[in-house]
Amino acid sequence: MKESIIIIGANGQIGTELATALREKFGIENVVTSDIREPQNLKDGEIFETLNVLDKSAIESLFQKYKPTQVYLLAAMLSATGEIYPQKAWDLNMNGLLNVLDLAVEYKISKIFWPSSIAVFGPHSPKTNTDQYCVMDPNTIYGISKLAGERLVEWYQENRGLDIRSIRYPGIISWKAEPGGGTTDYAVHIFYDALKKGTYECFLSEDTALPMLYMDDAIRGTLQLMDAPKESLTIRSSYNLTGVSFTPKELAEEIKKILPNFTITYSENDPRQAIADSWPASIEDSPARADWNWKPAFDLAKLTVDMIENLKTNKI
Ligand code: AKB
Repeated sequence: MKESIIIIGANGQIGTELATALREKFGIENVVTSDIREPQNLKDGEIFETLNVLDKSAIESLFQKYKPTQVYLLAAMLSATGEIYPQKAWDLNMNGLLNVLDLAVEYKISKIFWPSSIAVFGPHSPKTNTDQYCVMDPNTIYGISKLAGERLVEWYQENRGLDIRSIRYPGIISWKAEPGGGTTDYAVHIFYDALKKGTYECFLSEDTALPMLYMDDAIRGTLQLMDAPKESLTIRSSYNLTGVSFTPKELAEEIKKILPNFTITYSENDPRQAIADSWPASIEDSPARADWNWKPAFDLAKLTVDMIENLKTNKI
């Protein structure tokens, strides 16, 4: 069957690269990107529509126009910004999701992708090798909205017949588009500052370990999950997924192997520290490995080399 794909919130860190991958896979004419912000550069043949995910009738018009078979809903407010604008974060993250799910039922969309996050875990979740199923008491608006979203996603599958696929993304490290408003963003900013200034002031303490994933792995994993036969999926809320866990200090040491003069300092009293402290240091992702053969390809050393090479040649 010919696929027709709409990505909502396509101009962010993940959407930018997912759009490229989906265009390569399904053809440029079969992928529509949409976002509330205009894209920086649109290549020949790429289709873009301005869209506010809170405007349900605008989403409906897009569904009528393009008759999508797959929808990727990436529009969301992340953890750090969500604590500054809790009402807006809740509204965007929950009502954006509900709008898409309701219309997906009405327009019989075959498959939906919606990302959850490690933010669904909280201070009473196990800190290391955090299991798919465990105590979950998120204490950020973002995390609460993602956990509520997971419950909704499962409900819509059981009660409305949708096929929704989801991953609990850890921090995503990439060089093409910068992240914004997250707690894991330091792990991208550090590379920019290492190359531009030779030094970085980290907003998390040196020993704050967090689960991370390189973008190449994130995209590959997402496409793999979307391709997996429905019968093989044992988790219909959202899959734990991880690549590698490290602290700012460990990342800085790895960067120093390539840029020996790089230095790092640590700021104190940043509100993002409390968010990071409430999240797992590492994640257990065996259901993803068993159900759809998930296996990350990038460890800390490999992603550090790749980030520096690509930022040097393509960006900075
Ligand atoms: C954030 O830091 O808010 C995100 C996430 C882990 O979902 N990168």
